[in-house]
Amino acid sequence: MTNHTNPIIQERKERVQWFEQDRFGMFIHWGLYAIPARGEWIRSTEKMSIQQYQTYYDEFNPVHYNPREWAKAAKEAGMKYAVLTAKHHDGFCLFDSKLTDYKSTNTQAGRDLVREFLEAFREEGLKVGLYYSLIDWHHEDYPAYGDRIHPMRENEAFKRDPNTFGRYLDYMHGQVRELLTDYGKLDLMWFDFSYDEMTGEKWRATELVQMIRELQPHILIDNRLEGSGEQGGSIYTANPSIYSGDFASPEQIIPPRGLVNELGDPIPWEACITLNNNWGYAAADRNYKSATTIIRKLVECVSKNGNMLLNVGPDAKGAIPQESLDILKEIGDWMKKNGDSIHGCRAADFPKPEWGRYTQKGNKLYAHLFEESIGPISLPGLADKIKSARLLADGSEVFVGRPWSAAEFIEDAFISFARPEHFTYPLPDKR
Ligand code: FHN
Repeated sequence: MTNHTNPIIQERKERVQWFEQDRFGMFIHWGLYAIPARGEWIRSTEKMSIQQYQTYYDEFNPVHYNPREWAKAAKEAGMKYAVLTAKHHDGFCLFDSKLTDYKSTNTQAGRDLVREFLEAFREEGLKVGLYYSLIDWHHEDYPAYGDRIHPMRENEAFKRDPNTFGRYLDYMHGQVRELLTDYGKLDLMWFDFSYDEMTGEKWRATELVQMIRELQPHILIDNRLEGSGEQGGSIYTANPSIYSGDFASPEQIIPPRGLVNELGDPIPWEACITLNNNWGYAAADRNYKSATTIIRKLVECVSKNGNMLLNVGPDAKGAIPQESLDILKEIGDWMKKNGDSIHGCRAADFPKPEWGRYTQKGNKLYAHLFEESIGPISLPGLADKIKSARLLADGSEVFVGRPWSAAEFIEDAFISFARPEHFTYPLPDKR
């Protein structure tokens, strides 16, 4: 049952239509932390002082930065949108903000990296979004300021003079205004992250979202202004707050099939996934996931009405690591043949089969076989509803279960094998 009376839910349904079609995007974590190359939390985890971290600011000069190459790699991989960190927790701005000197245009690079990213990805036909960190370890009015880094919850300074935090919020809101005013049409704002008492109105989230909706009413917002950003926040309730977000962003947690709100309405959601074990560039982290693993997770997301935002962490020179490019290329090869079973698809109207997963688009059912089937592939409860089946990769006829009969419900069942070259299945005797 869909609650048409709640305007927030209704407006969300309108806004997310492209998001639920595109299904697959590129996440890009990039900034000063690419120089130490030990991940984006390095300043905190190694308790670097502002002076120690300043070394990286002074050095930063990504001479190989060519976002058009990034955009082509994303497009070739079958990705339809991309989200770049405009500012991560270290407070360094990859854009020419008038509200701070701590920005890429003041480094040796002298470039507005965000502007170049947006222009390049738009030219390749992808939708564009920006990640913006609510947390800021550099800003003097953010309580972590000074030589030691404390998450808000531990920092005594914040408890002493919470009023200074109000000045930080003015800065934060001001930068969001800059991004939504000076950089053209954005499709998505990706805020990160709320925790403990730092959620909702502690960020002045109502005021922030009202401003965002005035400047770019179509734009999607994630749900990390509220709750923990995993499964938290009022997006799952029948009465979501104005800042509950347009989609849920559980981190590397694939929620149960058909993540729904209290009304039983599917919630738009997006799993963000790293290729190795780090968001920011980590030179020593060679623990890359295989293309097969990523493809299976992408199928799982779509089979549960979700999206995947797959992360790359470019290095200090501005290049996406070759290992990442190789995986994206392999994913793209699969997507070129099987992308119809991802783009525009949703959870199927049928229960998950034991050998893999379904995705569905209109009256086409896509069967993704993850396990080799012994004997004819069975589609429990479906065999008599399917009119015809084809291998998506090459259009060849597939005999599944019993002989096909005309189906009043599904005219053509296209079969997409997640990794056809890995499967050999005995064809039943020809009729
Ligand atoms: O702390 C960040 C982390 O660095 C990264 O940006 C991820 C991406 O989802 N979000 C936060 C951790 O949840």
